[in-house]
Amino acid sequence: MNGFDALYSKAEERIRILSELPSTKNKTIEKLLEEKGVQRRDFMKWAASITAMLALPSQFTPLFADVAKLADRLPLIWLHMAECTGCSESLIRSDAPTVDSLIFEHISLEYHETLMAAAGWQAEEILDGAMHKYKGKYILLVEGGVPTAMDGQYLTLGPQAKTGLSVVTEAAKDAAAIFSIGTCSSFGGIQAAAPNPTGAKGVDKVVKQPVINVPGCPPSAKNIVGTLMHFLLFGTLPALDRYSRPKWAYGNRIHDLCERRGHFDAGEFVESFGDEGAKAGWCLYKQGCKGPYTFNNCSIERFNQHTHWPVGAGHGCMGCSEPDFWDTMGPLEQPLDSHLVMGLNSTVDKVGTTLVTATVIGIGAHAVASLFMNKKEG
Ligand code: FSX
Ligand code: SF4
Ligand code: F3S
Repeated sequence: MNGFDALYSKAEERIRILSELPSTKNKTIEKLLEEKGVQRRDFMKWAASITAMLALPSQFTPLFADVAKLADRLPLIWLHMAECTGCSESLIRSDAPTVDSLIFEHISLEYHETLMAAAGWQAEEILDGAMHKYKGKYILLVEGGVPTAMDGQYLTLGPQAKTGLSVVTEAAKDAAAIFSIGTCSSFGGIQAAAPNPTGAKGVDKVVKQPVINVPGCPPSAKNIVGTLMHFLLFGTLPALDRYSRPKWAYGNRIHDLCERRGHFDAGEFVESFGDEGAKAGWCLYKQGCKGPYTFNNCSIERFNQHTHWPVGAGHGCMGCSEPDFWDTMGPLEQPLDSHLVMGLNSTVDKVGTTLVTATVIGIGAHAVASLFMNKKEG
């Protein structure tokens, strides 16, 4: 398997350890799938798709199938901070159950405010109980930015009016791993847009422990479940990029995997929504597509049961998986100001005259993205 042998053995060992832990469900995943009309063949296809998405050899497919069955051994606490719950919706809302949503149902979800029946004191007790019972073993998923101004008083939770800031820092202390689900918990999100009155921040800015960011407003179900499956099977963190995003999901630029890219290179742009170019599926750059500056796998993994994605549906990418996109990528339906992108707009106007120009744009877009990110870092 060319260097994957050690990883394979590690995964087998992990499956052995997980299988010795007690099940938290009274129903196996096989039973759940059967009840929802999902065939074993579809389940194996799902395992193969996770394997491919994580860029692993096909020999890992049966291991992902096995570990998914053991997902009920993984205690999971999901906290909501300042957000719209679109991240949870991305995972659980579909007109028919997907294998991703069923796996999530099978996971030992100890606490999730919008899914559980409990409220008030009872909910608070469940959270405290889960943190105590599974100390050092639970996965903490956080959705939403953390307001930090006025000691976090802009967001309070439960009957004791604890601040979100105190709840998340407390829960982080004894977590086995922490995942920020969505752009809000990864980078602050819309709450953190200037002038950010609540002092909203990403989780990694308020806790001391390492955090994996799974941004997107919202992220796709595949990126959420893939991140969980990776941790479940290997018990370690995946390779991360400069913004702590898993490289397997955020390693490629939207622009480089876009089905409209040929039109960009040919200088064929939608000039206004609904025009002939729009009907023909031409490039949305002039309608404000931020695909050249955004890293995500949306065109491959897609949303809504993997049927579609923003650019496929006819709107430009808004850069929703990048830090501070509300401030830096706007206006959302116009190209970035030319002073920000080193003349890319004027270069785009010249595209189509020669293919050589198109190549220059390809390089230009790359330079722009680098410049853009350096600007953010500075
Ligand atoms: Fe944020 Fe998630 Fe955007 Fe909403 O809650 S990433 S506002 S889709 O849902 O956190
Ligand atoms: Fe696709 Fe947007 Fe790039 Fe055009 S600018 S090719 S629509 S990602
Ligand atoms: Fe977001 Fe752009 Fe994908 S807007 S969902 S990163 S296409």
